[in-house]
Amino acid sequence: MSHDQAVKEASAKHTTPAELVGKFQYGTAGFRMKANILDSVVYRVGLLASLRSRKLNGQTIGVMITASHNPPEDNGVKLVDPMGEMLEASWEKYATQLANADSDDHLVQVYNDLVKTLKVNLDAPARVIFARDTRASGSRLVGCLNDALTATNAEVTDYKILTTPQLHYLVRCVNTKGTQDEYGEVSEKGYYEKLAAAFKQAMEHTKPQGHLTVDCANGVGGPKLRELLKYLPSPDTDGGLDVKVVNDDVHKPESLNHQCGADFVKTNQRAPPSSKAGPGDRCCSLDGDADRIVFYFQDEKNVFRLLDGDRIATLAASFIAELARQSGLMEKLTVGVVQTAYANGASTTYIQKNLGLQIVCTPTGVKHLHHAATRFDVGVYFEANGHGTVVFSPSALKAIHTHQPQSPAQADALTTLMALTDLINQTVGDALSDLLLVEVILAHKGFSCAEWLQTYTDLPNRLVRVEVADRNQFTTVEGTAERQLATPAGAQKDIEKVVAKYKDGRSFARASGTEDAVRVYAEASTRAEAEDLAAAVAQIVR
Ligand code: NG1
Ligand code: ZN
Repeated sequence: MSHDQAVKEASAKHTTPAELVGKFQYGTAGFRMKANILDSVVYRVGLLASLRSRKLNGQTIGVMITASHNPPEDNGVKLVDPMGEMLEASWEKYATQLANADSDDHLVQVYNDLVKTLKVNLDAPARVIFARDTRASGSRLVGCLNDALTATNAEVTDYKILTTPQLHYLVRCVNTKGTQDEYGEVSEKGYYEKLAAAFKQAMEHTKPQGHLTVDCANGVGGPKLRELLKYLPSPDTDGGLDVKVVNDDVHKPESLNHQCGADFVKTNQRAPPSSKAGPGDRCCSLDGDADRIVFYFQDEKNVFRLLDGDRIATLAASFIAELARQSGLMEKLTVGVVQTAYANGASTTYIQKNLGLQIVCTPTGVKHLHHAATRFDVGVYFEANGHGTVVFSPSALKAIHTHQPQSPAQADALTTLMALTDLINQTVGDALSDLLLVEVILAHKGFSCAEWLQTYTDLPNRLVRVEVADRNQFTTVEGTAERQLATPAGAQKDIEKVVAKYKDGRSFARASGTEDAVRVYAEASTRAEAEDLAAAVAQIVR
């Protein structure tokens, strides 16, 4: 059977509901929607995975089937590029084109057009690895994906159930195997071993205080965390972590992300209702595919306190800068932090004034942050929602690994810094890796959650979602990281006039990339003023 024929015949098994044609769009999170309408989309993403691998001369591409923090009935699919990064932005439109083809014949035509325009050599090998989260629809969607990979003669490895960052890790490992930049052993076990060895090294002279309760959103993070714990020192030994795993039921699909998980905690600004933690107890929540994490605790007055992505970023940046200084590497390593406009202004001031580090502000969306972070020697980035990581440039890694410490104190700091380069997942935000990172830092600093929170005081802020007739009317000025509106005409001037009336006032409006709405963010010196300012700006955009 010819290639075209195989693609067409398999496509016939996965038809697109006519009313959906033209509506699919590959966005920040790939494709994400109700699982029952995803079959054809996953099939077509499989076709693109093969094309991308062939275009890159047989480098391995990853496909992850997950809908992260979305409800259990949703699912999604996204591609992972060879170094474990998200799919190159210029290819997102090809995914969209394939998904929206309105018949099997049309699909074959779009596919062949891509082969031609992208100059893909169909004789090159295609290599694809894939995994899924714990959703009930996952195995059916894997079937759709496999049909595409079979039709296009790809070499495949099914890694079954994994967290999203584990798949990113594996993709990078496969593609760097046998090279100078070998990232790790190409197996799930290799992932745990790498993290565990790095954790042990980083905790050599210290131990964690108290215990940590981890809410796993009833998703894939639960079983994977339990697995990881088997590789870590036990709580009774030095450096051992005392972890209580909760919300790790993956056998009741309807419980996924329900009243628990990082998104629930961040959005509702409260602990999962099932939480039994007492005052001061250190808690954290993962999201449904374990690429986000937020920490929290109840203070002595039983008030819920969130330690979100901004807090993880400041904690990590301060620790890494400290280690760079202590090891005598400060001149060789520029540590920078990447934030979005939603980062609390107090965190920005703290990073610049107290830590003396550089900051870059990018548009919303992890791909922008990640990209900007790679321009620093050590780039720390986290979205407020808890997705983030730290990336070390090749020259930073070289400096760290070749540095000759001049004293035992320098040697200790250097060892810890070296351990962090392995502990931190360099490919993408990883809740399990970030969890260990935070535990290492808190142990080294001897910080409780309350002390972590005290490093600076957040400015009161308010985020509101405003329904508008057409969000596409709201565009931002290039280069302002979405902090200034270009259109509608006059809106930005009006916003600035209102903002000027508030002490420490800051506000901006932008169209959401994931919902049909405009988001208004406001900060001011008091809670009431922040609310007031947000309402006034919402009135302008409405
Ligand atoms: P949008 O809808 O574009 O504001 C939201 C989050 C982002 C990011 C994406 C993708 C806010 C204000 N925005 O983007 O941080 O996580 O979803 O999930 O939280
Ligand atoms: Zn996620």
